[in-house]
Amino acid sequence: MAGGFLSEKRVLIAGLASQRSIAWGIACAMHREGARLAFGYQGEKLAGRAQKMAAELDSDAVFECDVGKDEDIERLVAGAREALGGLDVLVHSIGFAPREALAGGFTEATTRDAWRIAQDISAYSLVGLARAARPALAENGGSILTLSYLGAVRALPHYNVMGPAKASLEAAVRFLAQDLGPEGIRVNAISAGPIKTLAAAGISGFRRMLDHVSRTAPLARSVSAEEVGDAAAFLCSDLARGITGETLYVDAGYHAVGMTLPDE
Ligand code: NAD
Ligand code: 0WE
Repeated sequence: MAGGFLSEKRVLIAGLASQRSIAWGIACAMHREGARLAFGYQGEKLAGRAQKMAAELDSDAVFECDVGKDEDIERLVAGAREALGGLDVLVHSIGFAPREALAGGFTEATTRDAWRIAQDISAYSLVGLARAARPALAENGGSILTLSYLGAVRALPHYNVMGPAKASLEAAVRFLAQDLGPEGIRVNAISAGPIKTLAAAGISGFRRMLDHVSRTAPLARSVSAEEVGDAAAFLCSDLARGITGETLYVDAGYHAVGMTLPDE
């Protein structure tokens, strides 16, 4: 859409796994607003599906990238930059901890190895991608967006080691915003409410968490990847040119509530 509020913006989205991915909701919204897209995905097996999804949004710029590897990060950013002829926006929609660490109580489940992996893949990877993309983003002023969750700032059942990893991610957003602001690069996070994606599949009690949110949140419902996508498109656009270092909640208001009473 030529007249969209992201018209001709060159966007790299890392973290596309399926049509349920928050990354896909963001890609659809940004495409609708006129952006040109490139994608990063993890694992050879996903290549075909990623190419097919990208093609639906008029993109053939699709690159394999395990953010646990420095050389993959470099290759992804270089590939996207070359395919798009520059880069204006970087979206980081990646999180991972070993599955065993996301069940049971925090104290017993949180091993040194789970901590290291969660911090590396979920938080450090934003800094690594930002460093690789910095020269391209600084050319015309750019923006970086990542995805967080309420576990960064509140204790929650089973989210466990991902809580400290998201706390670290949100702190990294503030430090990156300060460091890159003078180059005209903005850095923000969206803290999304629970959404049934692959990363939520098999999490015991996830259905009950969604039901709890629908009963408790001010909007009395959960949120969709499309709603996160619309907020993401705004935050990465010039409409949000005064916003950096921020974590924006897209959670139907759940984070704002301290107590609710069950219906009588
Ligand atoms: P998803 O499974 O669709 O996306 C997660 C992505 O992380 C996948 O594409 C996966 O390939 C990628 N990933 C994991 N390890 C990687 C690695 N080593 N290298 C490269 N990529 C890797 O699930 P999602 O829910 O769309 O998650 C996207 C982001 O949104 C994550 O940061 C997640 O923490 C966050 N988030 C999700 C929810 C939710 O309820 N679904 C809520 C708030 C925030
Ligand atoms: O950030 C997330 C997903 C985090 C996640 C999920 C998995 C499942 C598969 C990180 N690593 C893995 N590793 C796997 O092997 N969310 C916000 C979604 C989510 O995950 C939860 C939640 C919610 C909400 C885990 C426990 C409790 C709640």
